Amino acid sequence: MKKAFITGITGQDGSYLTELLLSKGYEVHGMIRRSSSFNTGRINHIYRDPHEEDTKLFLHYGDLNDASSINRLLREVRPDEIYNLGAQSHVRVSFDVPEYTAEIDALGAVRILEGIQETGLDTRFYQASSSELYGKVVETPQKETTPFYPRSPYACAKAYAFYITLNYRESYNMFACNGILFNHESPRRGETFVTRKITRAAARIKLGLQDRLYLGNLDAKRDWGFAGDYVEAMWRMLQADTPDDYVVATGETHSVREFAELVFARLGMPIEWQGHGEAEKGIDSTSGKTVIEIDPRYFRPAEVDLLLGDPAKARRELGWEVKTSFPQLVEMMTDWDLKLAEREQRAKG
Ligand code: NDP
Ligand code: GDR
Repeated sequence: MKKAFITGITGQDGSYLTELLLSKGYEVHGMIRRSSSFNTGRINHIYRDPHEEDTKLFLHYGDLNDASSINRLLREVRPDEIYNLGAQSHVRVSFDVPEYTAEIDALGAVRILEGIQETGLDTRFYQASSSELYGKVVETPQKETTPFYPRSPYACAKAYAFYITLNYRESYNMFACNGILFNHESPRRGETFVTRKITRAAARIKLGLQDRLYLGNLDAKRDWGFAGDYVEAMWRMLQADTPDDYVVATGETHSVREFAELVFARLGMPIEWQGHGEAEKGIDSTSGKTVIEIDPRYFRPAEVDLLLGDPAKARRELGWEVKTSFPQLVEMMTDWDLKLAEREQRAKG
């Protein structure tokens, strides 16, 4: 039985990856952070109390800023595969906490790589690299050979993690891979990322639980896929004959505005777009349409305008394919958030 060790197991990708690995018969060990409230909501449905039943999923306290906890877990678990998914993953927030973001997203990776070296483990390593590395548009579609141009503290930290992963592969012949994943979403996406923010707000507005939605840059374009499809690519990278770096994307791009239009259309709600402060100027809606207002608070000091990936290498060398289309993703997320909003409404009585 293979053993996997996952950082970021409580996140969106960690939960889908855990499901995938358990379905393949792996024993899965996840590192979780101490938190004052429960942070295991995304994996509760697969977690079994080890006191009560046989389980193949084990959770351990640790932190990417604590090398001693990482080294101890590597020694105890001795994993065959490590997936480093843990991160301060919010691009906008990285401008507010740049040093912390570097501490976790950049140095966290080298702490694990060095831990592997020190313990002499023969383990395969996956680094969660990001399309944010491409940042300012140099060429499209973006592929493995496209130069990086990071545009945020988050992307700068991920650039370090990308290169240190490559460096340990070349220096120590380590089986270490970078998955350069473009945006991927799901009903488990964090509520402050734009897709989930939109689907959640649209559903809540429909049921009268919220009255409007504030967004930032509507013209940003992203290559959005489904997280459940993307964790399959992570696993395939670590099953290959040789370690390498791969772009994982759909090859389609859509704007934030387009995403919102599809979501509201699915719920049968016409949109009225308002610029910043227009409501206060008395141009408020009397049209019965849902108001989406621009709030510059959500603009970024430097924006990534256009992401569009070319997944040809992953398709060719890993046999990886996109299974979920963009409209299917929108439907899946919207329908899920409508169910949650209905539950919230019932709970309110
Ligand atoms: P999430 O934000 O949903 O999950 C992040 C995970 O990292 C959570 O489990 C979080 O724990 C954990 N974490 C945060 N800080 C620390 C820390 N100091 N020590 C240990 N763990 C920590 O991210 P996703 O699942 O969406 O993304 C997974 C990875 O892939 C991230 O590295 C992200 O940067 C990267 N990525 C994501 C893409 C996407 O579109 N989703 C695209 C490309 C890359 P807690 O639950 O306690 O907060
Ligand atoms: P991103 O995702 O920055 O691409 O990073 P996010 O959903 O936060 O933003 C996508 C685009 O939408 C614009 N936008 C808004 N974004 C947020 N969060 N909130 C808003 O109100 C809003 N309005 C417009 C943004 O400006 C941006 O252009 C995600 C994360 O998962 C990273 O960890 C990952 O590496 C990359 O995707 C690939």
